[in-house]
This record gives sequence, C-alpha cells and structure tokens, in this order.
Amino acid sequence: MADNPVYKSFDADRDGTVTTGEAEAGITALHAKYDTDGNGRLSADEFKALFAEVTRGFAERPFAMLDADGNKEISAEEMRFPAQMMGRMQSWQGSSPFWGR
Ligand SMILES: [Ca+2]
Ligand SMILES: [Ca+2]
Ligand SMILES: [Ca+2]
Repeated sequence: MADNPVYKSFDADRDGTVTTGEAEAGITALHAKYDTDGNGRLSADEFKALFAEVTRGFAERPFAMLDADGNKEISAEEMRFPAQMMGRMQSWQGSSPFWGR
C-alpha cells in the first residue's frame, strides 16, 4: 500500500507517512478530479476511472512477480506458478478453509 502512487500522492508534506488529514484531503481531491461533470457525485463511469487509477499500482506488482523471466509477458508456465505454490501451501497446512473443498 505504501508504494502505491496514489497513496504517495496523498502525502502532501512528503514525510513518508499519510496522516488521516492528508488521506481525507487526498480522497476529496481525487473525488473532485474524477467528478468530470462537476455535479459533486461520482457516477459509475466516473468511479470506474478513479478506481482504475487507484488500482493501477496494485496490478503492477503481481504482474512483475509472475513474470519470472522478466520479458514483460506472462506465459502459461508462469501463470501456473501461483497454483503450484497454493497446492504446496495446502499440503503444508492441511486442508485450507479457502481452497480445494
Ligand atoms: Ca505526510
Ligand atoms: Ca459526477
Ligand atoms: Ca515471462
């Protein structure tokens, strides 16, 4: 979360932490920025644009983790890796409440 570019942009005084006040101001600014018709509320489309910006930072990291050979593409082999990890974790921990029932 701390690496998220949107989260970082909330840190108005650049001290590395986002206070509640900074987060509130940042969210208000984001809301205003994406309220493209200026009616004070976000429509589904306006929210979609906001959500895409907020989540962009989150999508990059799992991509980099999966792209084992770093060629900026995820092959079927690379995609299978997390499934193998999950299978292994399950055998360590016994039956999981979330997977494989
Ligand atoms: Ca700060
Ligand atoms: Ca609006
Ligand atoms: Ca790759």
